[in-house]
Amino acid sequence: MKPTMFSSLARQAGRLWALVLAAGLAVTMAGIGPADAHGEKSQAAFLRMRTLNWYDVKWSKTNVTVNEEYEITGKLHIMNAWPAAIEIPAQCFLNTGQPGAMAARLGVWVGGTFTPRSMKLEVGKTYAFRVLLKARRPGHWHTHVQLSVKTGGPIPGPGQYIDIKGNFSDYTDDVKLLNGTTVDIETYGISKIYMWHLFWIIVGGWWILYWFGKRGFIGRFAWVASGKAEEVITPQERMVGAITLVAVLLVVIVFYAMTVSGNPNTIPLQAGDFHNIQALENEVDSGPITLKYLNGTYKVPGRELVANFKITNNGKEPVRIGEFNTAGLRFLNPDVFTSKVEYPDYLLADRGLSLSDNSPIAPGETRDVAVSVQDARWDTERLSGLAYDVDSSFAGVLFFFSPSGARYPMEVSGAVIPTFMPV
Ligand SMILES: [Cu+2]
Repeated sequence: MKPTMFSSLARQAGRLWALVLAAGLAVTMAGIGPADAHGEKSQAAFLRMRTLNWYDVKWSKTNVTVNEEYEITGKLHIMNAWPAAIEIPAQCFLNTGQPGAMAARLGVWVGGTFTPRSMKLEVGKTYAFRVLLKARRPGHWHTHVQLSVKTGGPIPGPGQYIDIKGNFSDYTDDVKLLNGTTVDIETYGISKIYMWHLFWIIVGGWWILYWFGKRGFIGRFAWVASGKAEEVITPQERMVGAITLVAVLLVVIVFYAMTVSGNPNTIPLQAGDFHNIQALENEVDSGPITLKYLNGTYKVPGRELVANFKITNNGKEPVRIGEFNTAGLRFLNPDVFTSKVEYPDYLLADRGLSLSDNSPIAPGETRDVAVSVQDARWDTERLSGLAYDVDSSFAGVLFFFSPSGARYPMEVSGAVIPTFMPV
């Protein structure tokens, strides 16, 4: 069939449309600015409350200069309330959640073990962690510690702003190799990396342009799919394809062999999981307290969780509830925390916890206590979403304190009934 004026016009319009789409995509990609969001808020309330409980989290410094080291330390409790929707952390990885490579991670330790790779953590246990960082790119960066769980994704802990001063060009990252020499991995082999990227971009660009000039990929695909391969593929095109294939393979084989002979002693990237990570003793659920959750409500308009517990003190000292910690948020009882607490403000409700009876629970006493956790941060951190979950449940860790300074963290969780009317 001879091409009519209409079909040739349609082809021109199709080409123009493809060009506009490609240009549009390129422009939007160029327009992406640096992300400055708290990604943790976008995760469901039940996920953040019921998977991990981060506490005693400290950032050793918040003002550093380029090349300065700082660390994030704390404790990580793997909640018994772990939801069925997420796979348990049998394979997980402790990392930082930060806007790009603004710091180098020099090392990470969980339970005292150096864990640069994945590890197995157990539900119900509590682990100490430490992440050692080195300031790289100047700026004002929100930095979290986070645990990436296989199939579950990253679960961030509390975040803190780190201010990095100085010049990016001063940054170095010296690493001692097994052969005794030291290299700066910030710049090691960088010119080769640029050269190879540029080389393959040119080759790839030429390949795409060549076929665009031959009716494009989709047009040709349609011809081949409708059984007209012999009509559309010319002998010259077959020759170009074959030569390109051989040339690409040759380049890869020859330069790979040259690189290997230039670096005879290499070890592969290390893989495999760490097991038997040591958990902390005398942390969550180890104190002389027994606790039974009775029932609770969550008032959506009042941003208030009220949880009723039957609490028995089996210890020798009276105890008081001083804090409720969930999803990185800390709700404090101002009667117990009388001095200022160092913690990121957006996560600290320093008057957020109150009790139906604030007097200490005496040794041997069993008491019904209503714990009210009220603060606007339920909303700003989007934990009020628990009211809309298929199983409206809360979870977290309650901290009990004795006069001698002992602290007993206890995991609590349970279903709550949401109230939507102002009361
Ligand atoms: Cu953040």
